[in-house]
Parts: sequence; C-alpha cells; structure tokens
Amino acid sequence: MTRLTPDLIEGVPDDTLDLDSRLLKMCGKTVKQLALEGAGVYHDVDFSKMRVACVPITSGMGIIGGFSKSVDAIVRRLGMQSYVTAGTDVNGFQQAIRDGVDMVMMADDAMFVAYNVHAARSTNNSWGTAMGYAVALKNAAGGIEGKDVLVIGAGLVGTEAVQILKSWGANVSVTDIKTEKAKALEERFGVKALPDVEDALASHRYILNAAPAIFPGRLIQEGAVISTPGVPHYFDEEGRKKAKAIIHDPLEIGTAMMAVNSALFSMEVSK
Ligand code: 2YC
Repeated sequence: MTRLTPDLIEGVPDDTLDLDSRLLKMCGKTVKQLALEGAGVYHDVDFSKMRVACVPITSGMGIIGGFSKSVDAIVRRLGMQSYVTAGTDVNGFQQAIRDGVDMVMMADDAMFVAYNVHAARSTNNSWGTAMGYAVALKNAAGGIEGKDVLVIGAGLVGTEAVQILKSWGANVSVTDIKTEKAKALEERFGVKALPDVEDALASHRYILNAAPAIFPGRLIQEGAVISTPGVPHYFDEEGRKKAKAIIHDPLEIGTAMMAVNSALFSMEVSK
C-alpha cells in the first residue's frame, strides 16, 4: 500500500487539478459519472441527502496532513453533505454515529473504507481505485471487450483490477516485479502472467498501472491509453507525447468510487 504524503494531495481540496475537465477530455465522463458507472448506474443521482463524516485516524504512522480535508472535499463534489469530525479515531467515530450520519469514511495505514451505517456494509479503496480506473480506461479506450489489457502491479489494487477487466471480456495480462505475485493471479483468475515488466509494457496499448513505479517513455507505445492510480506518478516528455491519454489523480477517483458505491447500498436507485 503506497502511503500518500501531504504534498501529493495539497491540491485536492481546491481541485487545482481540475480533474473533471481533464477526464471529460480523456474519457468523456466526469468523476461522478465514472463512479456511478462503476456502481452500475448510467444516469445522474442526487446525493444531497447523504450525510457523511470523515474521521481522522491517528494509528500507525498517524494523520496525513490534508487527507481528511481532501476526502471531505471529494465527497462534497459528489453532492453529498460532509464534515471532518473534531474527534479522531473511536472518539470521532462515536461523534459521527451520535450525529446520525449515513456514511463514515476513515483510513489507517492499511485500509481506507466508506462505511454505510444503514446497510452495515463498507466499500474499500483498493476496490474503489481499481474500479474507478478500470471504468476510466474502458471509456478512454472506447470499450475494452476483446482488447488486450495489461495490469501492472499484482498488489491490492491490481488484484481487483484484473478481476474487473476480465469480467468485462478484456484479454487481461498481469505483470509484477515479483513474478510469483503475477503467477498467483494467473492461477486464481485465468489471466496471463508476463514475467518481464518492461517487455509487457512495451507490447500493450491499454494499460492499468497499479504499481508505485515510474516508466521511461521509450517503453510507451504510440497512442497508449494509460490509466494509472500509482504513486509516485511521473511520465517523461517522450511518454507524455506518445500516450493518447494518461489518467491520474492522487486520491479522487478511488475515493469517489468507494463513496458512491457505499452510498448506493442504502438508496433506492434504478440501475
Ligand atoms: O489522516 C489519516 O486519517 C490517516 N490515518 C490516513 C492514512 C491513509 C494511508 N493510506 C494512503 O495513503 C493511501 C490511501 C489513498 C488509500 C491507500 N493508500
């Protein structure tokens, strides 16, 4: 699990990335539309009645400056009501429950969840990031069925992404510097493990990069569509020129996906 740092997320509250206009250009969809699609909903939903509490968690390596504020801003951009609890940890959780919120968002070093109080169910950020970036890739690629897709990274996000892309009928390959991790996914899900990361990248046009790795532009195919939640995030001049689309943000797509999916657990919405 790659841990965010304050500098990576400082622009999230004020949306300095202007993510929606970038996504509209690359995928033809906004963050909210991508998240709804990931939840199987192809029309707008009014989330204004959804009340959310973001609880800062001090365990492990502790609070990340700006993390709760960023989650709060992302959830508000979906149209939900949201606030960061004054208390942290169990204290903050108790405050949220006493306030009668519908959903609690909180993260320790290993897990980030959106907990729907009414449904007593949660969605986590590994699935949310995988789904959000898979939907973005599908839209940017103009559909993914029958297409060769490479997932880089057989960790928590890559493992979810492999399953999602396969379920959509893509020909999925997976690669990881720890080849045994990719092999394990080949055995579990019937996808193809590729031993050499660089060769795999150079031979694919559609890529979901869920690894904390930086790839030189010489490996990027002309016209590549790269959906890449991985941090640190960097593509050199050659890579940026050759790629048709490079879809990235430090936190928003995954958080929006998990918040929308969890909120819908307790909403009557036609699919
Ligand atoms: O500020 C806080 O409440 C901290 N406990 C938050 C820690 C988040 C650690 N996880 C990460 O940095 C990333 C997240 C985007 C989800 C997975 N890794």
